[in-house]
Amino acid sequence: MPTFWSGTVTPSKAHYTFDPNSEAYTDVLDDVIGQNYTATNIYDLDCDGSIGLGDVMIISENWLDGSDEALSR
Ligand SMILES: [Ca+2]
Repeated sequence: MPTFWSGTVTPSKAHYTFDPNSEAYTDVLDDVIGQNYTATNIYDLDCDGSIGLGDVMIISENWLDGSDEALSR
């Protein structure tokens, strides 16, 4: 990143949603990317901050229909 940098950051990571979806920066002096974003794993279904057995159980109970599509993505 150049010392002075302006632009719009749109974070993305598979299976995560971000709040905000993007944010504009002007004359960025330091590496601030990421500090203002809240990343939420869309598979953290019981919202305990991690992917664990509870989430897998919810997936298996609600979305698995005989294929493994829900878990393979
Ligand atoms: Ca969880």
